[in-house]
Amino acid sequence: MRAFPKCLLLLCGCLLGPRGLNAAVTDADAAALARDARAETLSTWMAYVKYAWPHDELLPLTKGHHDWYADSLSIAPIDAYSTLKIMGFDEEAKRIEDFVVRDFSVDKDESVKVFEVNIRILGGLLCIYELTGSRQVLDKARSFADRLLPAFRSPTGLPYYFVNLRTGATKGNIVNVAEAGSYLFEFGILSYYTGNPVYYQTAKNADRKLFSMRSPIGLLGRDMNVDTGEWTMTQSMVGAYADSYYEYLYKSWLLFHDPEVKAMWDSTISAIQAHIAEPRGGLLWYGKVDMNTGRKVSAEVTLWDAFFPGLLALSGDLDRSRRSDAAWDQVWDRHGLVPMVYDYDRNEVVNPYYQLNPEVIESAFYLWKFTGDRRYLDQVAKYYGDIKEHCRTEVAYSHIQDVRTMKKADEMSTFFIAETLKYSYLSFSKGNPVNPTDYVFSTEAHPFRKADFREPEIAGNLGIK
Ligand code: DMJ
Repeated sequence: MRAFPKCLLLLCGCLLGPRGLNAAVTDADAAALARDARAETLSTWMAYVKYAWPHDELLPLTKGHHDWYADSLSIAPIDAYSTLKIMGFDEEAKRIEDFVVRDFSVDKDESVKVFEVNIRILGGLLCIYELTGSRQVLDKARSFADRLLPAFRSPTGLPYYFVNLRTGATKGNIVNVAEAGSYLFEFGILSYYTGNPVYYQTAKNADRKLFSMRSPIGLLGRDMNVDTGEWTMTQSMVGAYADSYYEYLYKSWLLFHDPEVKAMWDSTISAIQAHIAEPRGGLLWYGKVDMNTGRKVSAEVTLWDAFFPGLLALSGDLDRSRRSDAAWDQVWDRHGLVPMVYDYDRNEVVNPYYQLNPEVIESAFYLWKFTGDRRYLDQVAKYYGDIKEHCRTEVAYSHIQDVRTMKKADEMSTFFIAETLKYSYLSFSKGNPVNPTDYVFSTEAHPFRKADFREPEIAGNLGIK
């Protein structure tokens, strides 16, 4: 393992003491890191409140704000809620809950990205309901989802890229696998809470269609036309462009126990292991292959792909998870952050941008929680320390334009609080009740407690036969 970053040594200085640069993180260090992650979350949140409330995103260098569309959707607070609540910032969380109930309007004449608002807004609202039981928040979630449903009224049942929240008008008939098939989880949870199967059935219909489009060797491509159901890009991969489709097959099975979804997962993961997995020394890579032949077409992987070891760990495949995680850890060690696109054959950065993404931390979090092997806690400490060292601004955290120069960019994605800080904190915080055995985390890291989803209501409310 590479040396701990400087700021981490300062933080744990008295705790790491003479054990030096490569010392492992002790329980006392982890407790100090948990306090630090909590404090960093609060100061970042307060900067958002001061400079950007209630807009979609904080600009962390110029201390301004940015909205995705003409009228703000308040994505940051809705996405941040579960992290603040888990960390015990009840006052800040309550402010968001009250805002959602009183001021958040879903009736906007705006064409929104169906995929993005599903995972950040619908998922965020559902988690506020999960953690508060507020029926008014659930009403907002239902009303928001009702405005997404027209997106699925295509000839194939696959969703269009954009839907207008007020008029239901759709546009954009080319979507990738993640954009087509990542609704099962949020829509299933909404069906469970409301007793209306339409949401889950709409999402499952899209997943069924996608599954039926697999090649003779069982792989999906990348992009498709939702009007015709034809592939427009036939490269197959596990990460960016496809990731949360695979993730939601398994996570939805964990929460809802739908055998049809489990069958789709089983078939898909075997095809991935047979045709995409590429062992290399002790490491395991998942590159890009042709969906029809399985022939490798590229060794370019993206920072989003680094979620896959976490999914493997969750599904019980610890051996592959460890080897795939080790591959990503090497990339991190080489750059001190992870570049957006990386070629593992040439060991070269293809796109050097870093967006404060959580995936490398997320995977180490799952491995730490499921194996108890402290090397994964050390990894999270290293990642957290590097992010603090390179991405910290005067008031918050920023994207990095180039991981080779560490030049900052004036952006802070909402998943930084929703995911990156949450997974860091939960890794450091020993015995936290929010753990991956008892909770299932959405792709945006919103946690839902398994015990809250009970048979026979699941089958009835979701319409599972
Ligand atoms: C998150 O918004 C979600 O995890 C999504 O599924 C893909 N990755 C980003 C963060 O990198």
